[in-house]
Amino acid sequence: MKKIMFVGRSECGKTTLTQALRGGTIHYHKTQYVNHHSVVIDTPGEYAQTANLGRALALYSYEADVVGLLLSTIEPYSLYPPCVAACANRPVIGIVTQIDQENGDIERAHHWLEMAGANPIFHVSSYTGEGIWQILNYLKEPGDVLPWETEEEAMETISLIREVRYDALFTFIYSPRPGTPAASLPDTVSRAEKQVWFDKLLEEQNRISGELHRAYVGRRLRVLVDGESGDEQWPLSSRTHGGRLVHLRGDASLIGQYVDAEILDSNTWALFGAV
Ligand SMILES: Nc1nc2c(ncn2[C@@H]2O[C@H](COP(=O)(O)OP(=O)(O)OP(=O)(O)O)[C@@H](O)[C@H]2O)c(=O)[nH]1
Ligand SMILES: [Mg+2]
Repeated sequence: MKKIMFVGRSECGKTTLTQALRGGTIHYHKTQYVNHHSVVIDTPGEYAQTANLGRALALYSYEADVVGLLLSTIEPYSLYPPCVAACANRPVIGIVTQIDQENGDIERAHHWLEMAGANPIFHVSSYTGEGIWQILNYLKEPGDVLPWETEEEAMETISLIREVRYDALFTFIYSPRPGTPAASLPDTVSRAEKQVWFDKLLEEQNRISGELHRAYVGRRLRVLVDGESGDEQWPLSSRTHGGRLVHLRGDASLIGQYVDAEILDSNTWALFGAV
């Protein structure tokens, strides 16, 4: 990742954005001195607000690959003189922070950063997560792996289910839910590719469920008959105390009762038995 130095007035949200980028818990901590995190240099607002301390920012910028000028949507004026970005010998980007603020003015903050010469300009909220991935994407260097799922990680899920050997999984391919932070993440994987990973996952789970279910055949299990199955051959449906679905031969008068069922057959998703 490129290392970025955050500059901006006190309370604009530098420390909070550092926490959001690192995926940590958000908690208020007044910055007292320059902090080096793995890829962020977090400076105190006073350095940008005080002429003498401002020179220190120039020095610290040499330790960064990029300078980020932050300006929140609720700031009443801009701290940055026009074209100030030209003074830095690093690329200077702009970050409009706190875009979730009800009384904030995103356009105004964007315009002030534009006048300062920052480019590109990102809009973020460390509270909702909006805009965070765009900054991470910008800081990404060749070889960096961002937290969005890769094929390798999808295969790790398969190796996990192989190890745990769940009885069954309730699985589906993720679809975006509007309004959630995840909905604004980039979709780096095609639908066809997701389907391939998903099918591999199900194939493995079905094999495990099949094995586990076959081991029940010949056993007697106490089940609660909870309704009709709609299947002529196995007209009742019931559950073991562990929630396994057992289709049963028997009379509808058993509905609502516990019975001992002999397990006669199985498939990947259910057991079949008779009272
Ligand atoms: N609503 C909202 N509040 C935020 C956001 N980011 C930060 N804040 C709040 O703004 C206040 C200041 O945040 P900090 O991240 O500490 O600000 P800073 O720029 O590091 O300030 P100094 O350390 O004093 O330079 C805190 O009360 C945060 O909770 C945001 O995205 N949305
Ligand atoms: Mg701070």
